[in-house]
Amino acid sequence: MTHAFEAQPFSLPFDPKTTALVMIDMQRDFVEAGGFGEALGNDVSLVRSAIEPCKRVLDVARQKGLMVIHTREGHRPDLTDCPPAKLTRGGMTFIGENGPMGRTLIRGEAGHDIIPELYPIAGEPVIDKPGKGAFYQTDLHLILQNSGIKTLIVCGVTTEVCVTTTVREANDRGFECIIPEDCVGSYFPEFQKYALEMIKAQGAIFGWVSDANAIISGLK
Ligand code: TIU
Repeated sequence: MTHAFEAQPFSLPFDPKTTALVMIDMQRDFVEAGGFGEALGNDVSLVRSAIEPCKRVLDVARQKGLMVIHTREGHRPDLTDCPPAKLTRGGMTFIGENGPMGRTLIRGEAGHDIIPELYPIAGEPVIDKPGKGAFYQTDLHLILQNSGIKTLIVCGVTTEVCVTTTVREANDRGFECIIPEDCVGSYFPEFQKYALEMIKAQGAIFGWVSDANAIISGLK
């Protein structure tokens, strides 16, 4: 194996043929005003810094022929796949309510879709997930397994919620995960800092942390 990503706590060897880029939930509902993220009381400008580095990594991954997978968090219009506890969390209901981008976090609505800057192209699987983790009640593992994927480059939002929930479970399922830190975003910078510390601590207990430039150099 001739390729390696410079990373912390040490470099990660990989084979581009068995490596996938996974873009977690880069949806209008999380990164644009008027969506779910803002309805929860968050400042979405904090996560928008991830868009440009994600775009650079996505462009190179496509050029190099890596498998690219996108995920979206959201629910059926009738909300039958949404746990009642998720609907009422915080004592208020936002999921399924009408907002400026349609019904919040509902499949098929404008806010649920991926932002134009990172929009999937033909051949890139889109995983619709009802939970925070991308494996829960989805066919992500099956798709990765059928394609012989071993290494995941994981980008997206938000770092301590859907990104690291996915990475922690991917690690248990036998995948080696690397997170470029400028390609993930959180409404809470402090949470992002410690979420990433936790991933790479104890000799990469869950995975590796790097940045967009190191991913791009590693792929070249
Ligand atoms: N609230 C929050 O930080 N995130 C989510 O609800 N979902 C994702 O992270 N995608």
